[in-house]
Amino acid sequence: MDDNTITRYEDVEIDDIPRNLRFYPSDPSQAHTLSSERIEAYNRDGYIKGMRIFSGEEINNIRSYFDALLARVLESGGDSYSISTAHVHYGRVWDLLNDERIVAHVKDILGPDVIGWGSHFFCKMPHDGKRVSWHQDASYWPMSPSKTVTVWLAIDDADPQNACMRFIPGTHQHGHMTYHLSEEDENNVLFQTVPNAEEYGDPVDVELNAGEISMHSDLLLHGSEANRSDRRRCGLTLRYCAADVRAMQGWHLKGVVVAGSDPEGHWSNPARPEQD
Ligand SMILES: O=C(O)CCC(=O)C(=O)O
Repeated sequence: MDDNTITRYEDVEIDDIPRNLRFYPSDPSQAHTLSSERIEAYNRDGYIKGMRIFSGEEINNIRSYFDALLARVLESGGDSYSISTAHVHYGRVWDLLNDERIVAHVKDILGPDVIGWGSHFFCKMPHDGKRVSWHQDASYWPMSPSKTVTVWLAIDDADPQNACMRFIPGTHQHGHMTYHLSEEDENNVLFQTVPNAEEYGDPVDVELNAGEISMHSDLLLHGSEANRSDRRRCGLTLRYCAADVRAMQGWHLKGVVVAGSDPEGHWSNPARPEQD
């Protein structure tokens, strides 16, 4: 049920699954929450950033919740990257996946029928040495067509010092790129690496204040360096797709209808978990 922590064995199989991996532009005339200029920027660059969702007080509460959750997970043998598909385990994360303000942004990108199917904390502890190598999200996922957008919610302030994400604008237009399995010494949190990524353009830093979001296409080349600072850098990725996307390998089980409907009933639509 994990979204990014699928095994290498499955990864070999995933490239055998026929998938339609091309970018589907959003319609700027359908914008309600985002401006049409923002949608145009998303279509052009493959991302937008800096949208405030939560007030300082709200994000402080969310951070306190996450601190306690992380302590529980560390105590039971997990690590700061292992809280994945969290919305099917923890009610508070289900609430974030369903948050009306976040979902309103997502509807402007994906249309009225939206499935929330992924939630994974990428929590870089100070000096933990882990990077996220250049990759395309869609490459990991048994889903087609590639109509998924990731909302990255800053739980902590994120900047180049504590290894914020980096995007290479426009790379969502290249379809599925060639990758290799990551080398051990890369210390990659995930396991795919697109080689020579910077030949595709200059990376931009995705600086965010806590409580703000960025949104990126599942085909955009992105990653992040190791956190060499004394400050933690935690972000919650919330993954959404259009309801007409089909999931394989049982991934339909984690999809929640967060807006509109799922006309063909493909997604399991699990209820809010009782435990927070
Ligand atoms: O948080 C990070 O540094 C990487 C996150 C990521 O790769 C993703 O959102 O797909």
